[in-house]
Amino acid sequence: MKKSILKSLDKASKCIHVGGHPDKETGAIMPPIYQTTTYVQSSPGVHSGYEYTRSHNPTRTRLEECLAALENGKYALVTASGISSAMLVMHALPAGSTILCGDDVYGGTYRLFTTVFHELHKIVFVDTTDTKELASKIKEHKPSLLWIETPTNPLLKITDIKKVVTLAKQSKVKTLVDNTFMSPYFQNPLNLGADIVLHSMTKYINGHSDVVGGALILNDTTLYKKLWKLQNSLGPCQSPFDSWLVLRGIKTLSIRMEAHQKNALKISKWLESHPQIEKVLYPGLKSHPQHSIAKKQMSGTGGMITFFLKGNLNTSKKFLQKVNLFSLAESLGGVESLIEHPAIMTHASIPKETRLQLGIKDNLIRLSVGIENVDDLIQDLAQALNSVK
Ligand code: P1T
Repeated sequence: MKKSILKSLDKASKCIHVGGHPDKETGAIMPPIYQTTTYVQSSPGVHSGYEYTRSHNPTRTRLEECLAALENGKYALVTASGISSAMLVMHALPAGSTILCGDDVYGGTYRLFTTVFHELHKIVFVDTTDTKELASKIKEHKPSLLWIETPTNPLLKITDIKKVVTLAKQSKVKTLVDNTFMSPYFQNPLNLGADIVLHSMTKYINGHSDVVGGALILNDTTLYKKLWKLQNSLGPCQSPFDSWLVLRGIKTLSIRMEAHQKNALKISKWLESHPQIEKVLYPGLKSHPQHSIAKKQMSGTGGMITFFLKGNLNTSKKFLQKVNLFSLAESLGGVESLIEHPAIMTHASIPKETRLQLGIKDNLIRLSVGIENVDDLIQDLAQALNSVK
């Protein structure tokens, strides 16, 4: 298929066809897994663009093509994990840079910033949904990078990407958006002016809870070259087999995301009307504080729900032990439904005081709604709630 045709395709088609071209040598409709470390050269330095798999691998290249097309970026860099993508960005900044980071981010990102990169850079946390506060922090700290997750993990706060990018650009600040929760199917931050998009491919992009991977997508050639050089030097590349699994998983991204969302919307409404639930946070609910921003910048509202049980830590623990169809586990974005307790699990590395200030309380539960039958999922939550009455 011609490149010009691929560009004009809808996302659902891009998921299947970009990087999914038949193998030139055999016509195989599925991409070969180039399970090789090295490539034979005809003369020293003479090769077909591939020298060593840490640097490049044809299976990985296909995945990078697909991701770049889905996020509407020139370049994509596939890494060994979402957190290693974050690490590369941190290393790409000159030592002593200031990063303004959203105050509610994945616990592992918080840990990376506060226990690894705090000696190299200055990291300042700010509520990026509060544009006035953000403007004043930009003036005060003169950062080189604004780091946002939207929706955030785990509180699902939504930042107006266009608005904050405009603000950042006025002060020559670059913006990175961690787009993991929406996947490229429901949100495209580069289209809204962001400079870098980060994904934990471990989640929706792969979608089957069997690969750890990350990606960066961007348009800036100089920055891309720097990030690639860092990856080649530091080494967090993804294995050919894992890239192949992601290529397979991504083919169904569109139908999976639609199914996650449909289930999550029904479950969030059901939870909202349940007497044992204090509060539900889901971007698709009218009650969500940034519902109107969600409708403006996202083409869907995803499969993540956060809710507060009426009760305490004990109630949460009992409830989490009683679910059957939902599995009590970290991570998200797979076809199977997961449930977890952010304060004890995914966000344990955030100091308790900070966690409580943010609202990550002991009665907070996070759901990654899978694509099972929604009534089975509701039934499971209902029986678990019933058992902690
Ligand atoms: O796990 P890894 O592929 O390294 O991705 C890290 C990461 C980055 N960004 C966001 C928004 C994330 O949610 C994650 C990983 N999150 C979990 C493991 C979790 O359960 O929240």
